[in-house]
Amino acid sequence: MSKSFFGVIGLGVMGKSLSLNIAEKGFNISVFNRTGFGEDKVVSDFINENNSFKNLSGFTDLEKFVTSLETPRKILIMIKAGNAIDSVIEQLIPLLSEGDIIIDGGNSHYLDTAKRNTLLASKKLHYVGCGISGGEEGARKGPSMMPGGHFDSYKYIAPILESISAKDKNNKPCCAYIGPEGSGHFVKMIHNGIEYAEMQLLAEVYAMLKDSRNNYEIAEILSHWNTTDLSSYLLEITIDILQKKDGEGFILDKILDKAGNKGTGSWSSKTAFDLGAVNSMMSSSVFARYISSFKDERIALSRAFNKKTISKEIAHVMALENAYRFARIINHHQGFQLIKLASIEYHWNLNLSEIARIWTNGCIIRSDFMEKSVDVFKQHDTYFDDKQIFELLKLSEESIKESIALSLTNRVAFDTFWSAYNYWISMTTENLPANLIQAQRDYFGAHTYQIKNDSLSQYYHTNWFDI
Ligand code: NBP
Repeated sequence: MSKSFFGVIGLGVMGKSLSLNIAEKGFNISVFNRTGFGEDKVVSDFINENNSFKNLSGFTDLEKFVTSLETPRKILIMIKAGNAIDSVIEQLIPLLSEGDIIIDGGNSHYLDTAKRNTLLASKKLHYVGCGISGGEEGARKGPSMMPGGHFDSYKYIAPILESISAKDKNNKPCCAYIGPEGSGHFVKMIHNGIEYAEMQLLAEVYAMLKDSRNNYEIAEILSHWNTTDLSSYLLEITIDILQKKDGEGFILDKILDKAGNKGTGSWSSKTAFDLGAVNSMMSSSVFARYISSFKDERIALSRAFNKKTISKEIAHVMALENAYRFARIINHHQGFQLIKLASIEYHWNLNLSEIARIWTNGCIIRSDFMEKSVDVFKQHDTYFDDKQIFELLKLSEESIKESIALSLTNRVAFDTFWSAYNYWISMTTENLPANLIQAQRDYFGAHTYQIKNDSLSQYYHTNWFDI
């Protein structure tokens, strides 16, 4: 058989789906999975189950896998992020030749990707850190892809990545060169951070509605929202989830309320701290998952608290809809601001409009608002500079206040909405109480402070102990 154009290492959920997607597009492809971990038949089973693809070859010997590839070799690693990636790279290096390209398609941390980039460049090998979103179905039918690294490296793999990716409304690939170093994985990490907050907002909407409505009624409300500018993939799947029955009951009602996570949300939050950016909504949604995981403590404390809930007020749906619209804009704003700050800090020169465009299809946060964002970022580098969006936020104030007030009355945790509103209040307030913080810092630590309207922007210190 002729040599393969492309290789995939790791036949987990994503590796299998991407390999089939690649094979379907007509590329000759070799796949490899490790053996000896109770997974010895992964490769043979995969090849047998997909024997209709004659352009698919399976390997359990890494050297034979590498030899099966035409040069320059293009190898996608699709395995668990972390040390496993370093270990696979170490095994690959002696088998590769100058100019070969390794692509890490997993959710690696962008700083790890930057280090691997430098290491492989020193060995004259290309390295591309490529964020991939869309889950199993996206990988199979067309994901959104965020490749970062040297542009020269991207050129070799652009035809295949752009062919297997989702397509936007103009039939352009939802795959574009993001920027150097770990920028592709950075952008994917922030995608996931936005996703965390989008999911939590929907969970909080559900919490607000579920005391007074059944799942079908909530699905009906959300279905209406989905016919408006609020339409999104996550809203769509939430409507499906709400209505899914298992025998007599709803599956949703049987699911234990402990949310898991794989770390990209907390990485986004930590990164915001490191860059001096604000991502209070992503952080709130990460904390909401953590709080949910303390189920035993929550059971014990709710019993100790034992406060019979006062009669609940019915949520005003229109206000909640406007509040949800408001909070989603702030969430996207915080996410894109984080990308913008990283771009400045690392000199990545990222294109926000292009990032929004490759998120309009194939990925989990695709939505009508993402479509709108493509145009917003062609003209501005923040949503707040878009007059129409700014007016909409202003007009939504009463609704978000009403929804927050109701969350207090009904004792519903509504933290992500609160974070959105608090951010908005602070950002639209000329004088914050940070003057007191500065005075306190100067009092105990002589950290100095600046004076209002001082054209020289000098720093002053007061001897606070002088009476
Ligand atoms: P899975 O858990 O389904 O598969 C993991 C793969 O990694 C398996 O092939 C496994 O081999 C292999 N592997 C492991 Br674990 N440790 C290894 C090691 N030390 N050396 C070699 N291979 C090793 O993961 P997945 O859901 O396919 O995700 C793969 C990557 O894609 C992850 O970084 C994930 O975060 C990312 N991602 C996942 C999704 C999603 O929706 N699932 C979406 C976007 C990105 P084995 O078969 O022998 O255990």
